[in-house]
Amino acid sequence: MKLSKASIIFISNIILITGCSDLLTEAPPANAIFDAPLAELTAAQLRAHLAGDAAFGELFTPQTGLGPIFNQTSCESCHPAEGRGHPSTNLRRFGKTTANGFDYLLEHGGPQLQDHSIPGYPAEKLPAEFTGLSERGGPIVVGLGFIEAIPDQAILQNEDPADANGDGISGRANFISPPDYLALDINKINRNGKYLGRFGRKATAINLLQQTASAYINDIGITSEFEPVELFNPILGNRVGDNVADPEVTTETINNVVIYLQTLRAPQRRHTDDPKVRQGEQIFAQIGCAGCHTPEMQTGPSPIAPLAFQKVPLYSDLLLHDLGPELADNYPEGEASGVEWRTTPLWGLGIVENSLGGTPFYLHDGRTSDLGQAILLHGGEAATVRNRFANLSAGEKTALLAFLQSL
Ligand code: HEC
Ligand code: HEC
Ligand SMILES: [Ca+2]
Ligand SMILES: [Ca+2]
Ligand SMILES: [Ca+2]
Repeated sequence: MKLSKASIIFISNIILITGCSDLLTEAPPANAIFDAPLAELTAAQLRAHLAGDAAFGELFTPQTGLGPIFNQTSCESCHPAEGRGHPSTNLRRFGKTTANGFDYLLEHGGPQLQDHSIPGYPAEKLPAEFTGLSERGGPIVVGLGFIEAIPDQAILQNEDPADANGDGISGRANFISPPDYLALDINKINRNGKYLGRFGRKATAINLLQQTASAYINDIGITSEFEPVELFNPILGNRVGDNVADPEVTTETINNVVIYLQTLRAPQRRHTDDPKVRQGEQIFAQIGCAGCHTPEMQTGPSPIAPLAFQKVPLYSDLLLHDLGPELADNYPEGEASGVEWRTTPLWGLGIVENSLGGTPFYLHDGRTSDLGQAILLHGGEAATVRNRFANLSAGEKTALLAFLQSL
């Protein structure tokens, strides 16, 4: 068919219009977002995932049990789009070094400062006594089902507390006394009644149930079957709660949130064919970043089929390292000292800004938006490796950063 000039213009306008609306409504590419379920979930798992997704976004109010003292009103406030939290939502924990060990200043509302409150109720204030203050932003919360399914032994085999291999790097595990409600698998390694911690910035949560129940009470003031008692308010000197009967969140909801976290897909690699990215990957290994940021681990068995016996490209050993005075919070937690942090998994690093209005924030408190600076702030066990990074040529640095952005 021969088209008239007018109809060609007409057709191209339609293409333009639909092309444009496509742009407006099209979902971002799958590798640019965090929030997506694993493929191959059962119908029941997918239902729990979707219910958990809704619960993760629920904004609590005084009518639904918020507070009376709290940090933020939803999980998502600190983990926007399942990604990293903005520094304005950082939480703070505090305590004091004494001759008899570290004092979490419980009578002053320690260890966590809930600096918001519902109307008619005083918020907490930071007591003058503190010597250690740990300010922390929410990490990304995807791929955690894989991290949870890595066998204890696979993490512990990388421990080197006395630096026996002499590379200056001495990863240690954090071992945690489990709360009563945790029914731990028989295969879990037990050291004097304590179990391997792997979640949180100092690896203090043994599994995702502990992390979730603890977040509800400590971050939002929401009681559950697991954490049934409201927080202590040091200004009132009591635990007088809101007017909402406890527990404020059902066990079913907690379980759904746990399944949600377990079944969020891991971050997807990008730009893997870019020669700069490949060069950066080699430099990452050569200069020793991989000494802590272990490129890959493996899961063991899992009741969730797609999590079982999988490669986990997390870029972390999940162990604690002394990163020097610059990053120290002087706030010990479990067996982690006031200079130690769990190696942050680097997967997802290239898209953290997507859920933060375009600006990324790095390190435990989000203190820098400059990826190179985040590396230069590494000290302690990482000092030698950091110096090697600092001595790279401009081109090599660009390649390393391009690699990190591809994760
Ligand atoms: C006030 C901000 C805030 C709120 C609200 C919050 N979180 Fe977090 N989240 C954090 C911080 C900070 C950490 C690191 C905690 C630590 O170091 O102990 C964290 C850690 C986590 C982790 C561990 C991630 C990892 O890589 O180890 C999970 C899972 C998590 N949060 C889930 C939740 C859930 C579920 C909720 C809602 C019930 C929630 N969070 C509410 C700030 C928050
Ligand atoms: C001795 C262990 C160790 C070595 C070596 C090491 N890191 Fe880290 N890295 C850590 C720890 C622990 C953190 C968490 C520090 C914090 O948040 O204060 C971290 C955090 C980071 C972060 C910030 C991640 C985020 O999401 O906030 C980046 C980026 C990073 N490392 C990259 C590198 C690179 C690149 C190298 C090599 C030049 C390297 N690291 C070497 C242990 C190490
Ligand atoms: Ca409450
Ligand atoms: Ca408190
Ligand atoms: Ca209540």
